[in-house]
Amino acid sequence: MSLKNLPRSYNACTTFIDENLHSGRGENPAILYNEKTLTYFEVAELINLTGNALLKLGVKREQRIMCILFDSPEFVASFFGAIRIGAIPIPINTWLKSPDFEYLLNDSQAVVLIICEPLYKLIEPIRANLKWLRHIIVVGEKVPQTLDFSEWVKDESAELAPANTSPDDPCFWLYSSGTTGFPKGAVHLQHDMIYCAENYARGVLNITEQDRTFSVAKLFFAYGLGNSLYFPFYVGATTILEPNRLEPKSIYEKITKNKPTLFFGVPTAFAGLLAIEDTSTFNLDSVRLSVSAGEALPKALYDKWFAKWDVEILDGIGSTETLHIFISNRPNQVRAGSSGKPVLGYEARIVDENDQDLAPEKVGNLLILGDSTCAYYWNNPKKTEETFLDNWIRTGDKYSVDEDGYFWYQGRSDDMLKVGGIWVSPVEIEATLMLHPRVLECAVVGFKDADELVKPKAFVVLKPEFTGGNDLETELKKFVKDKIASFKCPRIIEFVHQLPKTATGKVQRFRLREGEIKS
Ligand code: 3UK
Repeated sequence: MSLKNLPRSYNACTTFIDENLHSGRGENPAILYNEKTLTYFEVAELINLTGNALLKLGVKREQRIMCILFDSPEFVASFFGAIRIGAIPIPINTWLKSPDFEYLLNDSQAVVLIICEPLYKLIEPIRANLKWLRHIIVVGEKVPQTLDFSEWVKDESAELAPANTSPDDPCFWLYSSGTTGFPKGAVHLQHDMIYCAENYARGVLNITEQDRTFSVAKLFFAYGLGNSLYFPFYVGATTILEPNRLEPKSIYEKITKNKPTLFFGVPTAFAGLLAIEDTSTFNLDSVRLSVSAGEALPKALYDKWFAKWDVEILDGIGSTETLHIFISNRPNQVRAGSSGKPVLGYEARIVDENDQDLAPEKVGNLLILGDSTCAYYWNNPKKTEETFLDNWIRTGDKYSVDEDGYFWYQGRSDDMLKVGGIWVSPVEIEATLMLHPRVLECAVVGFKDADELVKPKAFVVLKPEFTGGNDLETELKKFVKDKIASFKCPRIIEFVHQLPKTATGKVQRFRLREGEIKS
């Protein structure tokens, strides 16, 4: 797709909302949520009410609106309502803890927070530390000293012209985690979503108005945002939104009941689904394609799924920075275990440490060029300079390409782990374990489970007066879960007498990964 066709004045909301109304799809079911259906007309109205309510609070263009919301119509209304007035919505991971939210609210300088009621209790204790935040809007039960979402929008006008933004104006941000330090705000522009919708959703998935999407990855992930929102809305299709995190059995039930045609999972979800033996009450006939991303899909999982359900899984790699999938398998051309080939609109290079191109089959660093890549990291020139090279982005992934042009994932070039498709920093887990009074030293690495999927494992050296055991392992896990998001908790803790180190005292993680160290 060429971005040259976009008008000089372009607001992304028009592509995903107004376009549906103008082309006679206003009565199409847009959102299926808790057994209720909202049409495109109804969604458009809720977006306009929300945009007008934001304007009434005095929100100006480019000001940030933080959204800590479960998948719901209110998420959709907040996201596109903000974009419509030229403000910047920032969807945030709902599984984080108070200190994370405090950092994100202050770093982004968000002036409005829209949050679902069950999570408000995590904001209450940090409220005094939020330097920029002026208004809190709560979705769900009423909370004193906050605005109630439904009342807040109730009397607003349902008419709202989109702000006169340009294709290259900022549109929304997504935070991305790094090995050390704090998450970085990736600034996405007005033209980024249409680029992914056209090149990947239409180009690879051939999405149409008849499709119904269901994604295990929530809307606050870049992956889920495309799957469950701007892909279906690009063509007037239906999204099935689910506020809760579902167990594998409930995922099967949901598919059986709501009949999606496109099912988006992550490898851990496919492994969980395949671990259920009795699936006699489930029916996946509606699903024409499944998609996997977030971490590499092992060939064995692909084969098992295909044998069981007769549906292909298209593994593809995407990132928060590029917004969605840029290398993907294609229907009827899957090479299981590989990430497939570059999506139209993206170029890929595999280079050595000096950015020189490598010959086929050689393992090197993956660079990507494509027009959906974020413009920069908010307020972080150093990370921006390290990550972006002219218009190319360094993905931080090691890849090789085979003689037929298929790309094969070979690991990360940093220590970051992808667990259940979600970033986990070993450094953050280590720093948390170090706060425990019995821990002297520790190191966290990834280990592969029975499905070949990476999970965090901690090697812990205790202070000399203590000994390890199952009770302490349980206690340390609870300690970590109390302090940081529970998906970051190590699945295994091994107590060791010492950690392997270099002459300069740096922990040699590769030796721990290889399992050389015995307690
Ligand atoms: C890894 C993969 C191997 C890889 C994402 C689809 O995962 C997404 O975004 P994140 O920013 O992470 C990006 C990193 O995750 N990765 C993702 N997919 C694969 N590795 N095979 C894969 N199929 O390290 C990449 O750099 O959380 C996925 C769409 C949008 C996304 N943001």
